[in-house]
Amino acid sequence: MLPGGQYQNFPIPTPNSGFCPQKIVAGPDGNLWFQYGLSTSVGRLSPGGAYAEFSVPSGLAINDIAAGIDGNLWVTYTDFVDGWVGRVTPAGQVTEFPLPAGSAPGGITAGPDGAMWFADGYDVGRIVLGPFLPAGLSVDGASGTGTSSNVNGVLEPGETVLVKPSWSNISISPVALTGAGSSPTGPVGATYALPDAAANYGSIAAGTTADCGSNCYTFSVSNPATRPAAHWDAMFTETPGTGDPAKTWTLHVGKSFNDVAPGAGVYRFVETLFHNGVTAGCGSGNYCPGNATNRGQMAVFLLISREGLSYIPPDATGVFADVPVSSPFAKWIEELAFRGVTAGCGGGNYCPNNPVTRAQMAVFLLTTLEGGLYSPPPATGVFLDVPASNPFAKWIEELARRGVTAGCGGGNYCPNDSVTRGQMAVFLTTTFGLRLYGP
Ligand SMILES: [Ca+2]
Ligand SMILES: [Ca+2]
Repeated sequence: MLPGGQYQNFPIPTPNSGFCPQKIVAGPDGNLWFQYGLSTSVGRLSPGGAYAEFSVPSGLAINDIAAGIDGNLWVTYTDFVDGWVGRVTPAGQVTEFPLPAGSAPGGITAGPDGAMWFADGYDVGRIVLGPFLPAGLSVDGASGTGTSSNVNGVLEPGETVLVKPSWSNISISPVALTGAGSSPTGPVGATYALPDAAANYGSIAAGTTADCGSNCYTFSVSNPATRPAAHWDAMFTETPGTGDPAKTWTLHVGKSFNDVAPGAGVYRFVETLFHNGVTAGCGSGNYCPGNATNRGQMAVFLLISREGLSYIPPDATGVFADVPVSSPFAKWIEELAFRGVTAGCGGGNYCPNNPVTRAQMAVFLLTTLEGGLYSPPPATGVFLDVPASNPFAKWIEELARRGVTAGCGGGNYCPNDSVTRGQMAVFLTTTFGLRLYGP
């Protein structure tokens, strides 16, 4: 049911289990997760309808599922002789924890102490999580011993860069952390290495996050004549010395577009948009940063930024007179209208081919992020060319308050200018908090 009381139906494809979903929980990853009755499968459904299913290796039936504060899902299961608790990462990797003989684990929940508690026959069991969770990643943000790079916050082909992960201690005591790097890899056609494969975080206080300070990793990638992939990600594995699960860090390799050089002001934003699958560029290895963005394209950009790469809206039904159901943009535009982000351009039309103005962009961004009922505080008159009486003023000023834009220079915002694709990269990346590197 929606806030207005409207019912929507999401059929769940069940390719493997053939069983009915029973319990449903909100996952830490923003998806819905299901336990299936009499099955060893769990299901994952995105709010946009993308479905996947994962199985635990042992047992005959999963009894319960719950979200952990470690960002994973936890399940209990048995074969009616032995019992297990399983950890399922949002990507579907399963680790199982066998319980003592005769266990029959049932209901599971995250306790007030952050541990996972579960009913187990006449007993109660507890699994303490952590202590460490991967929290963040800085790549080429500083120079270090043995590095050779332009220190622009992005790994480019041919560079050896400082790689600085950070981890959170979710336990109630300080714990010392070291990390061991291994398996530098990436698509065939380039070489990858970890010249410095050891990190030391020192002691991390309870409930805090820290990076590896002065003892981090260095990573290098070669500069082949041909990129092994248009969207090129390298990676390496970091294994914490504490026994916490290893983390595979993904290292996007930049210089993706011929027409956006690593020194350009919008460079890191464009790379971030590309890495998140929001756009593939304009063809022939270019991004066309100076081109205008039209309202049809904008609908796709907004919703993928908000919902992620796998998002697909429901089929179009024909809401706007100038956007037939056959238009590839129709379902995206209609989803924006359904969410209250836009009512079109008047007269029952949406004007999909019109360029998006900077004023419209402010409303699009904030309502897509916050929902159709959102309204910013009243305007005070921040920009010379956007008086407080302008209906767009409060939206534009809220965008400035959030640090998304500082205007177009000289104290102005240029509300009637078209949004270029370069500017769009900055707007989307900043508004939706898109990451180039991180967990
Ligand atoms: Ca760099
Ligand atoms: Ca080191």
